[in-house]
Amino acid sequence: MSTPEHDIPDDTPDLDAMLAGLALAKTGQGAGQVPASEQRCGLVAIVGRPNVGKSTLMNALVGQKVSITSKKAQTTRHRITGIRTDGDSQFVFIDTPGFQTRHTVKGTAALNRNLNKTVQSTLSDVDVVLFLVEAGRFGPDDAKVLALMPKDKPVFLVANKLDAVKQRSDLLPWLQQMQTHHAFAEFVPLSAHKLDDVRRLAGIVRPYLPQQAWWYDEEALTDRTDRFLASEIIREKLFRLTGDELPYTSTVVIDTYTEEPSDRPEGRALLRIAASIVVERDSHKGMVIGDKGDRLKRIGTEARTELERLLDTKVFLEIWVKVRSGWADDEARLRTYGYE
Ligand SMILES: Nc1nc2c(ncn2[C@@H]2O[C@H](COP(=O)(O)OP(=O)(O)OP(=O)(O)O)[C@@H](O)[C@H]2O)c(=O)[nH]1
Ligand SMILES: [Mg+2]
Repeated sequence: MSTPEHDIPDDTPDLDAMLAGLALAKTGQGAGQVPASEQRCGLVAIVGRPNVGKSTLMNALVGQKVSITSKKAQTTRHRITGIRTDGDSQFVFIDTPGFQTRHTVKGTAALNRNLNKTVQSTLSDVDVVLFLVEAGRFGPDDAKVLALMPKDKPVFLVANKLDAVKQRSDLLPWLQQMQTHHAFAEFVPLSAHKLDDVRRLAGIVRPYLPQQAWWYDEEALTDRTDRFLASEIIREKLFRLTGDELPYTSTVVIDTYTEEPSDRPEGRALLRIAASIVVERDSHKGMVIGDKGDRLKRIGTEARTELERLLDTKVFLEIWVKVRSGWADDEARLRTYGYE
């Protein structure tokens, strides 16, 4: 069942060390130390074509993984909020699905429409937009996303993956060229993998946040539930461990989710999760399960290990694979699978 494509490792890093460092790097004023009258708070949308690093950047800004990432396009399928509270400011970032301009895989038209609607509705009520591109590149896919930008809101050009640019000197003419495409409020070339760059970006966004009381607790990191995170982490492992076409036509549904308190005072709670990976065809089911069940086992082990770390609890995870033809082109089915 294994093809060479399946054996190419997805080297997308989880940035654990960097994120831990970032959390420490915040100025760390304690709760209640900033009077509500001096607080800043605002919505910051992160948009761009698929795979430019939107979710990687949001996780780095938040200081913890709240949105999944992979080398494959269309990893993010939901509007996901990530919160950074630093000094007097609360940044409420919204990670969005990469805007789809091509009809990629047959039978996913409804899913693609749903992803694009999510991006468009997000733009209507934010304070700042971070428009992400890959540094030095601006193609037709980027231009189509740029055309959606609101005219009355500050839009930053964030040129990500700066570490991958060989000739930095080529970047200046490119940036000048970019000025002709939109009246950007700021230009920020950076690498989402670099702690200092991410901190600098937060500093540039800060004055654009309106002065108003924070909406979330100082400790809050996302508006999503642990149950949602569990389904997303399983989907991430599916994306990272299977071949090219499969992820686009598959999804993950949590069937049962129960928390059992520990009977020992110092012991950790136990989380029991039963989940289904939903695929289009019988042949896809075989690809997920893999030779002698190897691939499914690895998806399960990697998801469980990461959830135990993120939720600081013991996890018992059971995953089934189900075939449901046509789910990605069926609006009603999409809703029952959690695509809002
Ligand atoms: N070299 C380099 N790679 C990066 C950087 N930021 C993100 N990446 C990689 O780019 C790939 C895509 O990252 P994601 O964060 O999943 O991209 P996305 O824009 O959220 O993608 P979609 O959700 O599919 O639209 C991953 O393999 C990341 O590790 C960066 O600054 N430098
Ligand atoms: Mg993403």
